[in-house]
Amino acid sequence: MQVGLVGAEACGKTTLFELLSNTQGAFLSPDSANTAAVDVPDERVDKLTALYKPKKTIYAKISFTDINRLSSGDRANNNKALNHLKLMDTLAIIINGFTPGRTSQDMLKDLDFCLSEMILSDLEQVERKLERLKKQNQISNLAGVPEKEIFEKLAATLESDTLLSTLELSADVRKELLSFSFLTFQPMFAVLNLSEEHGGSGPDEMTALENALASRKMPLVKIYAKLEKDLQELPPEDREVFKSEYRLPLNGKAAFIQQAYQTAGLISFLTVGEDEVRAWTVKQGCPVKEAAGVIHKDLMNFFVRAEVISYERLLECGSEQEASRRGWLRAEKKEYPVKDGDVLHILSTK
Ligand SMILES: Nc1nc2c(ncn2[C@@H]2O[C@H](COP(=O)(O)OP(=O)(O)OP(=O)(O)O)[C@@H](O)[C@H]2O)c(=O)[nH]1
Ligand SMILES: [Mg+2]
Repeated sequence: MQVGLVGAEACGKTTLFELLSNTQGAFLSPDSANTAAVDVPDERVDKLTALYKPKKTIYAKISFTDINRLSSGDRANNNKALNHLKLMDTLAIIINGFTPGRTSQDMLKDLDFCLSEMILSDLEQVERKLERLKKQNQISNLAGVPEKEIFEKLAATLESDTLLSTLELSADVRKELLSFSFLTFQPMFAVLNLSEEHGGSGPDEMTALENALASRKMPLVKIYAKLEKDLQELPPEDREVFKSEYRLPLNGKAAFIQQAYQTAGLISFLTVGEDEVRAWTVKQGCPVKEAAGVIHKDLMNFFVRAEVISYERLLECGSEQEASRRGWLRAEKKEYPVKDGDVLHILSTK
């Protein structure tokens, strides 16, 4: 799972990147980006590890990409920076809510600035494609539809300041367009970065911002990035005192990761055994046969059936043998859509 961080100048991207990845963010130029991967903290994996005492525990991985600042009027450099965010599972738009006196209008202006930069980037790409199509003699198709027709529709959408993700497209065309890696085709959520002193700019401003985001169908996560990073850097024994001093919900990192999964439409399933307890990431609704292929191609190619139990039920009965005795272990066929927290055991002929 890959998450890209984007935002207006000095909104706290690098601070958030450091919090999320537990690394130092380096100074960035438009040509470079910082990417770091970490284990996804998962209580289910911890509890199953305690139960199975496996030789290895493997958490799902999440990576974060921090890019250089976007500046108004600097299209060339903004494009270079945004190019690093073309193949993410989801984008997080960070909004500065920590500078004193910021109004919801200021915050929305920042959000719109980021969205506009991405829209312009996509539009330039679409226009280049339309130019090429114009020069062609014959008509080319994409999923059975003339390409010119599709790209003109994309251009019209972007010109009306609208994200490509909102466009109604057939599943086939949508699939074909994925290879163009348009920025605004990616799912997005907003992150409001708050400070301990200001907590944004008052409750009314927050409500106005939340309403405006809701009308754009953009989920919002609130985070105290700097404070939470300070907390993370403290020795464990000092953390409780710090938390009680601030009395703020300093669980932004977990909330961020959860929202990233939700926005990207991804879920985790689990595998257990004496050798390994492991979390895997797949698309929501993924058929179990495809999920088996994420573990190993042979498990997909020689798939027979899956034995499935939810994490909660497995924990409740303590072992697969007991689950089987109670009739809680279900046999599922290849089409079964995997649910978040399913524990899977794949049976194959190889
Ligand atoms: N008070 C407060 N300050 C913050 C917070 N987050 C970031 N800052 C400060 O804001 C400044 C910019 O933070 P960065 O994390 O570098 O922001 P950025 O978005 O990466 O900046 P650019 O990459 O230059 O656009 C730094 O001085 C941070 O210490 C926060 O949550 N609260
Ligand atoms: Mg930065």
